[in-house]
Amino acid sequence: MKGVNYQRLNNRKKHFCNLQNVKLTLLILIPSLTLCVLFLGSSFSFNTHNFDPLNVNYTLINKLEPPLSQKNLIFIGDVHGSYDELLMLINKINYDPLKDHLIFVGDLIAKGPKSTEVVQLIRSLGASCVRGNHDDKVLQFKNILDFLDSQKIPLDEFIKKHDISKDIVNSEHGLLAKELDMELYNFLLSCPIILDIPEYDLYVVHAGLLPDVPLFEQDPSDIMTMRNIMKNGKPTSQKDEGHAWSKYWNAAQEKSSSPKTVIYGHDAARGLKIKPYSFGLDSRCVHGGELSALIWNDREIISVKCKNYVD
Ligand SMILES: [Mn+2]
Repeated sequence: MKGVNYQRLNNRKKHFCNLQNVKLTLLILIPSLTLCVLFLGSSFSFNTHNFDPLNVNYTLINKLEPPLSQKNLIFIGDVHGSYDELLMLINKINYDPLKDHLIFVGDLIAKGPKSTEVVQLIRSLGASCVRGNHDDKVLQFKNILDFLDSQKIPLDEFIKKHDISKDIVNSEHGLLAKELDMELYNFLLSCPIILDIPEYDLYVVHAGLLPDVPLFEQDPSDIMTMRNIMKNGKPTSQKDEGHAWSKYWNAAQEKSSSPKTVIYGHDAARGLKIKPYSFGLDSRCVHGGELSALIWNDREIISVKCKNYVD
């Protein structure tokens, strides 16, 4: 009887050992399989369902460093496709590619007549830039068109699914997106939201910055659109709510031990706006105003008259 019992015990032990092996194998297999499925699933869905073509890539901050930052820096306001005026301005400032470096405050395109020519010229001059709200709209549209093209999805189907107005296809930004070739698209895409120039404690943005929020925590869309800061401390693109963001920025820098100056555009209504720690360069060129350049070393403004392309 004992022998039988022992045998049973041994069998049970064997059985137990086998069970442990199976459990161990499962313990290793299940997580690995789950990981595999998750990985395959995510790479699959990235190409199809989860990919959000409405979210175009951006670089939040780029640094302008030597030797470029040691050149004579010249900042230029919102061009908005005013190609002829840009050529005139480049001529008027006696631009010398060996000595000068041009930096654009965004909104290179839209509204004016020759957007693609402007991007082509700025790219060929090796200039720096930041992204404006109009540049961003066109980049988003181009991103959608390329995505649909690569996935063979008809535009109509996409518009329906995402509840986008059909007008956008034939909007100015939609048409510009179709005009942009990959080279120009990639150039516009490379313009960061913030250009940091440590050499002079300068930030270049299209619209504005909040004085009390670290750069990495600020919303790129606000940086490209803000005009004012409201009573609750939030930024707004509205002209009649709160006060100019630059007012708060300057007040904060005056108290700071390491003040920073912002060079920006976007606010055509306020026009050329020079304060100790902020330089607003949108002088309404595309509305028949002027296109302005700021020669940083001399703090000198040079402008040319523009045709009215919009009103
Ligand atoms: Mn703008």
